[in-house]
Amino acid sequence: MLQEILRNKYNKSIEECSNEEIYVALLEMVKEKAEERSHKEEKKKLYYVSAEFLIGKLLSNNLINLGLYADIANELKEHGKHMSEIEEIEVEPSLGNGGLGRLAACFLDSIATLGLNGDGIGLNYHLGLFKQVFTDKRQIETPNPWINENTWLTKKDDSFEVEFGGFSVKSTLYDIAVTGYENSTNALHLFDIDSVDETIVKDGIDFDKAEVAKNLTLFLYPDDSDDAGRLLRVYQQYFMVSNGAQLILKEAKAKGCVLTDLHEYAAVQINDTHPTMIIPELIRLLVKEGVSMDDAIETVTKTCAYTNHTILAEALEKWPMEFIEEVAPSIVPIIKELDERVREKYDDESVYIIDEDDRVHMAHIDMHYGYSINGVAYLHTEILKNNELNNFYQIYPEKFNNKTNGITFRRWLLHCNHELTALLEELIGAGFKKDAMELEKLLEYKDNDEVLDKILAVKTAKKQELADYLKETQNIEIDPTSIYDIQIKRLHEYKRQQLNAIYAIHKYLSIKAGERPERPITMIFGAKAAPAYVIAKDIIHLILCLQEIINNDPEVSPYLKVVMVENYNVTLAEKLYPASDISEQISLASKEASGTGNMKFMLNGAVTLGTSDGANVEIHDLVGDENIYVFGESSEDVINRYERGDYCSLDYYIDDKDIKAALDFIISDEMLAVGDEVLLKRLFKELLKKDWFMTFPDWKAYVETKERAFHDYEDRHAWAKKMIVNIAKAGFFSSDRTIEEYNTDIWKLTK
Ligand code: 26V
Repeated sequence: MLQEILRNKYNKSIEECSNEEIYVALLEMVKEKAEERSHKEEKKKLYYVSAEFLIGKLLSNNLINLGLYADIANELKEHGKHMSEIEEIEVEPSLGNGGLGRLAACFLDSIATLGLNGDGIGLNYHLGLFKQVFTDKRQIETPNPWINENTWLTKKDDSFEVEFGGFSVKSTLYDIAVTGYENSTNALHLFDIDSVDETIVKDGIDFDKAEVAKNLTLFLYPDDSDDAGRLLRVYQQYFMVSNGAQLILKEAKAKGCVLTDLHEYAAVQINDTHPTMIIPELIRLLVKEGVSMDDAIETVTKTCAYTNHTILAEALEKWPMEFIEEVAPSIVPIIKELDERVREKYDDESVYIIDEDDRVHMAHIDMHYGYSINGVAYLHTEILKNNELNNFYQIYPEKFNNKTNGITFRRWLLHCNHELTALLEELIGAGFKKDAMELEKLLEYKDNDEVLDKILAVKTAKKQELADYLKETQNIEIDPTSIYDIQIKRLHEYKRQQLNAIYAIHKYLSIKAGERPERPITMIFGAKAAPAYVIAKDIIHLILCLQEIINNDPEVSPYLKVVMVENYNVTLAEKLYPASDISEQISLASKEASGTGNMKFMLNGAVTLGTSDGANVEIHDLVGDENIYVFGESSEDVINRYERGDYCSLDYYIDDKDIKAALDFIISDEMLAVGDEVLLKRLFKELLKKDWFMTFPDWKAYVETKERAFHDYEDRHAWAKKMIVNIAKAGFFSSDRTIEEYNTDIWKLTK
């Protein structure tokens, strides 16, 4: 089939074509095939509105979903080419930051796979989130351009006028096709403006923040450390939701919607608070069309639903009213009206929309004027109900519900781990590809030595692949027979990369003192830090210093290696999960809403080493004590500690000689010889004097549990059994299950 396409397009054979030519031909073919499968419009449609869609490269995934992958890959192989070389040509779209954005991408895949009528709405950031480069063992941010002439974007005719204070812009819409697995095609709508000018970006990711018409869709999460940056975020948010609202109304009207019945035509899922202004914007547009304020509020409240993804205060957005007055003056009276109605009903100031400092609490708009509020894992939703959002839970108990996150198995198994997929198919048939719960059939083989050996062989092959890749790209040598212990996620103190890094120091010191581990250990990190998050960047510096010291120490490096991969993204994640032995999920209990990396590790046969936090709790319930390593204080312990306010990290430093030795090492001569004194001393001081995310109460339990896991790894068959149980029980975490639940409980779309 490919041969014929290339003949028609270039008049060349497969052998004669460059990888780029093949990529372009496949891209065009996939776009056409995806278009052919667009499904008929049902009456009601879901709009998933999100500032991020971390979609990853699309070629292979689309080929899998269209049922073409095997044929194309085989044809390439027969002609001396390999699919992975063609994949290399594609540039990963840089439209997301972390879990929230990747979740949105998995959800779009599942919505299309289940044949549901639902599209994504977001922005077309030209330079994406920054690209991470390591220079002098520090993170440097550079632009991450991803749009070139061979793009998945298709320009559409829709265009809307968005009125800001004092000026207006006209939008351009680009669509990316979302192919469902052996099902229909939906769309990801990305709005943009033509006047964006990439040349205004000067040094790194700096640019003139004042010129909105030129910078509006340049970057995802532009630096918000000054007012101009914060204002720009509000401009982006309003631009996104105004376009979204106009598109929603246009589509509903085209289907004959009477505007007071909008909720029968549209469900709007608000992904965290970034799209919150869609509520007042929809109300504004309905009122403009003659709907009464009461009716507009009522139907919009029945249309919008809110997902909360974090309990961290810093992420719960509160915009100064003056920002909204400047950016979107026409929704200010609506927001004031919404606030007035709350004040009339409730005395409790903590549920008001506008606070005494004239700041607008975005989540409060969502909760009063949406019909559903959901957390993203069982524990997280319980904490929302009982602690963080308890005041709202008291008012609206019926709105609260849990939707434990999930991941798409098309990308995180079928695409990224062909070897494991093939083995599973050989053992339990292909049914798991459509119904992830069928993975449970694997349990039947957990005592079968031959199968255990096969599972281990797949893991070894993927570990070798990663070793080859790291050698080629970062010139780092790692040993595939060592234990790959991996922590990959955004850098944040609550995720406690620092705890893992301090363990690396501890291990280094003990190897120096003559205590060798039973088997070499490779500690792998991948993380981007927000550009203005100083401590997070100091932690990256610490890890990169350790990488240099440890890997170059001939006494230690045969037993311990530390690797920090550069510019961790979806493409790298696809290489790391299949190669992992141990999945580090060590957040401070109560702080990680769910985690989704934990699910990807599990599905690829890694065993979790984690705290009782987020979805780790549900993983634990599913696999049982034998097949997970859980340690540390409970979320209740941690919440109580915060309430008491009596945590003192210095006490741990004084009382525990291992903590003292490891922390002192951060500012030792050896470290200062390779690292920056200012950064290392600042981090040392932070850990000793503040340590807001409590690194040390779990230290002892962490070390003991990790050592136990390393020891257990030596019984290879016992370990392989744990791998099998993890894979077999991963079915629950398919995003198909999550989306079924969203649909049954919240969206109620017909199939
Ligand atoms: C926060 C910030 C703070 C600084 C810079 C930019 C920025 C952008 C977004 C956010 C909100 C982050 C919310 C988030 O990603 N939450 C994650 O959502 C995942 C999917 O539900 C969940 O698995 C993770 O536990 C949660 O941290």
